[in-house]
Amino acid sequence: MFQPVLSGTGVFTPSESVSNDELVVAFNAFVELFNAQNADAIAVGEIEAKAQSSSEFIFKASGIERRYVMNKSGLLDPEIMHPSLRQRSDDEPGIMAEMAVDACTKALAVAGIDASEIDLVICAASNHERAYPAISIEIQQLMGMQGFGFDMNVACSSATFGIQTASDMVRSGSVRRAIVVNPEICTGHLEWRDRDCHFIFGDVCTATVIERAEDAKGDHFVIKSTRCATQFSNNIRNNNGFLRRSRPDGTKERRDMQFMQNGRKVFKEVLPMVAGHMLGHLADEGVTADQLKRLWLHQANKAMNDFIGRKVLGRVPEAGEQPNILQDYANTSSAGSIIAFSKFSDDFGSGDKGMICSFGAGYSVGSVLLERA
Ligand code: CO8
Repeated sequence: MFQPVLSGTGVFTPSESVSNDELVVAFNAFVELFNAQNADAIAVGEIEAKAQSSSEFIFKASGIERRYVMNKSGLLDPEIMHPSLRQRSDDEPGIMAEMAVDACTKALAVAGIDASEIDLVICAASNHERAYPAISIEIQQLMGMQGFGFDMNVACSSATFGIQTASDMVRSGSVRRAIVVNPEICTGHLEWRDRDCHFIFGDVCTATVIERAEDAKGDHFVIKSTRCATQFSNNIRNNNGFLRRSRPDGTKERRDMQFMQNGRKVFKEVLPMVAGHMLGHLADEGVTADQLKRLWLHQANKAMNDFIGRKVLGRVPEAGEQPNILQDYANTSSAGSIIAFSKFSDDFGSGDKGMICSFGAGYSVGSVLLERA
């Protein structure tokens, strides 16, 4: 058996970002257009008039101030309201692979290793731009990595579930060096015409290098243990899929072909599940909360993270103990906790411990207990 360590992370951040104010101006223009175009049906009660959004609500309900996106013009155009991405030929890199190359290059530089030393690529994300060939294999080829790759999807917990998978394979010796990549184009499956959720997501890609302790060339974190749990729920759901055209109403525009959630229920049900999961993981490892220097939590909602921080630490977290990045990135699904780790882990000294924790659709929750070597 080999001791797996986390030796590098990298973050690809898109060049365009959208503030709450810009988003709300576009959304409200869409609402005015929609209500004018459907004035007669609204007047006779056949269609419900759409209500306007507000920046104040978005910040108060979520803590989000802006989000990075792969395309801004499409989702801010009231006549389009989704990202407009360039058509690529099959002979050029796909957009997820392109994002992944940037994040992987940064993560490998931090770990101080060459792409050719990687022998496992896991592309773990909430959605994949095509069914096959696997995105991970395209990343492997573009980067010049060895071994094999496969894709996996556990929604917001994809990164931590991917880290557990890679760590276990490194531990057993079936691979030597792995990279877990999370290209999240959440703007592609968000419904930008729904005011309940139009502000929630952004785009990003993260990458994490996992290797044997004996191979690590620079500063690294020992992966003490990982824990994953799932519990089925329909409260976060997207019904789009490969059987769509085979269904009687498959070609119709349907709301459930994009991200849907019952946000209040998610809040109520996921919070106790996450706090219990983290506390159980720590207890089994004989680690007390006051031995943790930091929590790197999934980045969905500030109030949610405040609650989890309080529950796990048993007190209000001090500044820096539970850093948020969601104010700048919004919810980036599985990448959120890895962005937080990547930006807020350089100050760790030997023996300092921290926990990464993701949670979301499924429901799913994944935690990774780390100790700086
Ligand atoms: N502007 C103004 N008012 C609004 C708006 C708006 N944009 N939206 C809603 N309101 C109104 C509502 O109509 C409601 O009015 P009323 O009280 O009169 O009925 C009032 O404001 C309150 O609405 P909510 O109850 O919906 O508001 P909340 O306080 O619950 O906040 C949140 C909404 C922010 C969505 C919150 O519920 C939340 O964050 N919940 C947890 C969500 C979460 O963590 N989800 C995880 C999902 S992510 C995941 O697992 C990955 C999925 C795969 C990725 C998908 C990529 C797209």
